[in-house]
Amino acid sequence: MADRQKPAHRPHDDLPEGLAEQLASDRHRPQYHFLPPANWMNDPNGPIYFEGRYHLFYQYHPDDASAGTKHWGHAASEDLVHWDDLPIALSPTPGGPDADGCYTGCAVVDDDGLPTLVYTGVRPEVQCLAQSTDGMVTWQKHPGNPVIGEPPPGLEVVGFRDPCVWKEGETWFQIIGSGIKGVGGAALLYRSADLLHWEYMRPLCVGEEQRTGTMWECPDFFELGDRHVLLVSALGKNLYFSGTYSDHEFRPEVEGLIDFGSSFYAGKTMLAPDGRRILWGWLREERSREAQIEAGWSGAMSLPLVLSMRTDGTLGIEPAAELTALRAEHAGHPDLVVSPTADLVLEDVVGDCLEIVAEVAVRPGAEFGIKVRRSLEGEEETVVLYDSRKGRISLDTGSASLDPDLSPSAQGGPLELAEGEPLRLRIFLDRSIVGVFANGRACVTRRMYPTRADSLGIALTVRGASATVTSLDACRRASCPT
Ligand code: DQQ
Repeated sequence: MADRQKPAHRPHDDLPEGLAEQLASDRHRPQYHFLPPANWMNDPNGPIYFEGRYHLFYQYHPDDASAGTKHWGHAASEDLVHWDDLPIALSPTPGGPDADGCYTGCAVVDDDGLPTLVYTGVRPEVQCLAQSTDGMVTWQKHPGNPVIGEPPPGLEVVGFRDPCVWKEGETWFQIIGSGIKGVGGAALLYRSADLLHWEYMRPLCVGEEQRTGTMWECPDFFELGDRHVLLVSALGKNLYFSGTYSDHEFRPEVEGLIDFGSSFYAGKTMLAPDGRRILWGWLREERSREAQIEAGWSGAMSLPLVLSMRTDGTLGIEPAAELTALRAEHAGHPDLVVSPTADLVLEDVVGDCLEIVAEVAVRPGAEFGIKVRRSLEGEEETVVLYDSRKGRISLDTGSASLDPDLSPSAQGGPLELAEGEPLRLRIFLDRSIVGVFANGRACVTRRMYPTRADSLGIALTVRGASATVTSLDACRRASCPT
């Protein structure tokens, strides 16, 4: 391997003058979701567990908070909660196949035990390799890059990027995110004996343009329970397909959305040492480009989420158990009855970095909601709503902020509760992030930017019939700055 990468480390104490103070006093900057020290971040890249640590890479623009030329930022953690910022792993090489950006990809450990990054260089979109011989501190790009220099001949493609690599027996496989013109998004399957020489096989899966988009970004493919799962990012959402995989053919049977909100994108998974399949996603901003640049940072990483396969082929999704480490003081409320006549304000639960765990008996036909980041008179509030008639969980940012430049909306998706099954909510507030996890099988994540200093309250609300909150526990979450 040649072309040793110069570590371009930009820790907090190396930020432009005044930026560290500006970020520290920013009311919207998340405190316990993973973030780079400053500037622009988008997709998670190559998450991997290696020699006792979880490594997380991410699309990074080190100069400012605009979506400029992409590098790979890098951080590592022993517990998925506390992260060490590491030197930038990949920077574009002038004159090289990644001169215009090191785009999304994955990490594997090669046959000699060396950590290996497989990523897309642009423009044109080609696939490249880099390895580390010093335990993932510095990375050397392969002198033969690109290892895949063009899309398969004879295929008219829309995009050719974001490789996902895995091994079966002695053979390496790779899918590349693409689309077949006039047909739809596609994951193109390759095989190799050495990670360097790749032979195109066939599309692993092809979608339908109208329904699942023209181009599939960031494909991720893995075994989960008794099925296989293909994640793709398209139409602004993170879609999944679950189905059977045999003879190198994937037959999708069930499809769904990872997260019902439009902030979560470009999901990528890794295997934890205990076998859990952990998902990361980019939480996009929902405010203007100008506001992001002025803030000096943009984008946050989702919490680490554990995926599971349910018997019907849909995915289960829950925040990783490790996250309880940041729970601080808490207030408990057993047996609250909420009536349609007035919202119930929880006077002792106040804050913008909270975790709320609630179990609620919602009567058939009724709606139950938790208002978060609510100002004293309700001028600003974001509403987590379960509608039992529609069997739907949603997050409404319609009144989240008095800032006229924002475009608020309600976003949600299906959550059918079985007869007698309580609504089980876990809500994470982290400044401008609100993440709702319901009954282990639905999630909605949004960004919100309240303007008022008093938008810190919580209230319970119902429509149609009263509801009993059999338990509600809210705790402050300690900050965990990176
Ligand atoms: N972002 C990357 C691409 C990918 C897109 C570039 C998805 O590789 O397709 O930053 O957000």
